[in-house]
Amino acid sequence: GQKFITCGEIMLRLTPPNYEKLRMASNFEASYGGSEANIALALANLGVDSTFFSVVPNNSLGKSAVRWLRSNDVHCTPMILTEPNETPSNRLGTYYLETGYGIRPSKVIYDRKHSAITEYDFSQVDLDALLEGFDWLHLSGITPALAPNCRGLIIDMLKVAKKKGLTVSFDGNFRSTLWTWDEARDFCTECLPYVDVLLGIEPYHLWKDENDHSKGDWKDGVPLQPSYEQQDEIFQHFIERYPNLTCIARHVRYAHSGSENSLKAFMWYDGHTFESKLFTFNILDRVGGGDAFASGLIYAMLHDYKAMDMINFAVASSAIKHTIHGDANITDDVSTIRNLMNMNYD
Ligand code: KDG
Repeated sequence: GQKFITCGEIMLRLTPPNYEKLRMASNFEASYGGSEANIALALANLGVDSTFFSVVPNNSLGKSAVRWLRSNDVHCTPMILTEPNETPSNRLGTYYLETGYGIRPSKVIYDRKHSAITEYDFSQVDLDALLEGFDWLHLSGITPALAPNCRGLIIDMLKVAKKKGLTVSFDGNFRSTLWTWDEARDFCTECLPYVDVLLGIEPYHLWKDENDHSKGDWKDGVPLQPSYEQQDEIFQHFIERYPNLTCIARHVRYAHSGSENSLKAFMWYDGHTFESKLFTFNILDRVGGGDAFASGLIYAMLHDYKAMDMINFAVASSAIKHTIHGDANITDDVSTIRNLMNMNYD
């Protein structure tokens, strides 16, 4: 089988039970999250040989995070466990999630500044050796938003991965609480020449015209979705500019009344635009939906699914995640997603 590796921050997630608001909580459920870790976990649960690289403190919190990954069959051999002299604050990033209910949206509070990964000197890491033997590298726009050392690590990993011939997927994953859109856009644009599969960022908003003016529609400094009619033009523009891009995919969630939502996705692949089925479901925990979409797409590509099956598997994977507690798409096996993907909703 093919070997997958990803790198990012894993955090302790603290959630009040039973949809309670943070201000009311007297208990927190502890779990672990982080976009790239979620993907490593989802793929391992589907039977892919999956590895997660990160930096965590060598204390009970860091070790528990590693144990959670290992208990889900994620390989953590390259994991760096740091002592206080290596990363002065030596802490595990934490985030608080107030789970939304129906019309009440979820709320996230990060407590992740100066976490171990943001203070580690990555020049000590031999990336060539780290990526040896892997077929696929996945990275996201969250890690480079954390600190300059992480930004350097991500761009270096991309370059080494390309040189070694790995397939590279990149999820833009814009987090407005970590950096500005301008910073995110410039960084993502720098990454594009090394990326095969682009996810989670609207290419339209990376697009600057000849006069260096950004395209795309904006509201309050955050990019808005382009119309469906614009998709083809957008994809064409990017494929011409970055011939290395073999797949661009984005998924869109439509909120209905209460907690009912629908998902569908658009994908540019092999010269064509594909539109997935529409999946409708009730939300139990929406965190990690985008990661489940990414892991579904990566799984389908690793297993040579046909284009329509790729995109439907990815959306079905995201839909089922919305019904599962926690950040990661912990499914029992591939048939869970395949059965859903083959159901007729339209
Ligand atoms: O995609 C889910 C992530 O948002 C969650 O796991 C936390 O990684 C996280 C982040 O930085 O927001």
